[in-house]
Amino acid sequence: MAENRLVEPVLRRIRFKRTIDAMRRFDESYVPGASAGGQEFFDMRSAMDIRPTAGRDISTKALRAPRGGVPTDEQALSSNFVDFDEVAACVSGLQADGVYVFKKPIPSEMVARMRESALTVPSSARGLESPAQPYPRENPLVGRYDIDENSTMASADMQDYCSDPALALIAARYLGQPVIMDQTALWWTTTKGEEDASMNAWLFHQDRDRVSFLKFFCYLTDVGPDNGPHTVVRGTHKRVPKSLATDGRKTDELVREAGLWDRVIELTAPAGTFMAVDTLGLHKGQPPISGDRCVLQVEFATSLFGAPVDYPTFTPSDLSVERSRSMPKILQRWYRSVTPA
Ligand SMILES: O=C(O)CCC(=O)C(=O)O
Repeated sequence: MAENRLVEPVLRRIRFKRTIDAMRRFDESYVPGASAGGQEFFDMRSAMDIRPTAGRDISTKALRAPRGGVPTDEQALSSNFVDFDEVAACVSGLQADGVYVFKKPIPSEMVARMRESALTVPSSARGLESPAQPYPRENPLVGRYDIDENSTMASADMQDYCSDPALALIAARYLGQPVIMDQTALWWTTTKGEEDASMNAWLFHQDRDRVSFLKFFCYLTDVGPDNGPHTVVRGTHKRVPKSLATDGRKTDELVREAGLWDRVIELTAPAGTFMAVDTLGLHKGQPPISGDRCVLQVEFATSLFGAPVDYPTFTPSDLSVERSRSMPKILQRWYRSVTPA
């Protein structure tokens, strides 16, 4: 044990350096369709034990010619969701607290269409081997149902949200580097499966999806205190006590013992509310006590290095085609669905 305490910090430093080299090699040789996982991913996760922002430092050091893009102000002004004036406010909010809730929710007709799509497309019951089927809202069997990216993108409204230029601009400004829309997720959480708290992300954790990334969550159902609100520990995107710094799930007890309970924020809000969250900070979902909750998430990262990459196939809306062509670097994962102009 004592030996580990001495050796681990040294190993983490070695993995930090190795991750910079591996990331540089990946980005220099990357072609669309490529993926990265395995050992680089392990090294990266371990290096991020040093401090939450270690990944950002790796990204800055590794990327000589970033593969992502930065939307112009004019592109960001065309957002269907974000008022341009909020871009700067969101970046400052993230810097200070690690979380920012946008002032104006997504229009209710649009949210209703998105929710309907999330009820219609196939979903996978987390922890069961059963074939994907539409979320069984009346009789859920497990705590979480995940919808894959191809099915998420069946909704033109979700395509719109996930390719939003203002969200991409916020991510690029906050991360300080050009970005790629690297992942989307759509899921339902239910009152079942409290025993699967770890698998359902109902215990505090820090994301280490890639080295440098930012997530935007949107509620597609009303989320009150009983519906499993997304929950964050304000400020832990910058610093976490040593007792919580390692990769993996952390109990409420540990967060309390670290003296952080007064910084815990439960994000209750009506359907259509969306928020930027730096999930390098401690966060979790909560198991719903009643009803259920549907969340759509989009992530922007500085590189596709470090974890497997999906290249979704779907029928693009006219807006998606236009955006893919005007922001080809940011939306490069869509290349199988949108042919270049
Ligand atoms: O469901 C939530 O609110 C959080 C989910 C999460 O943190 C995760 O999937 O890693």
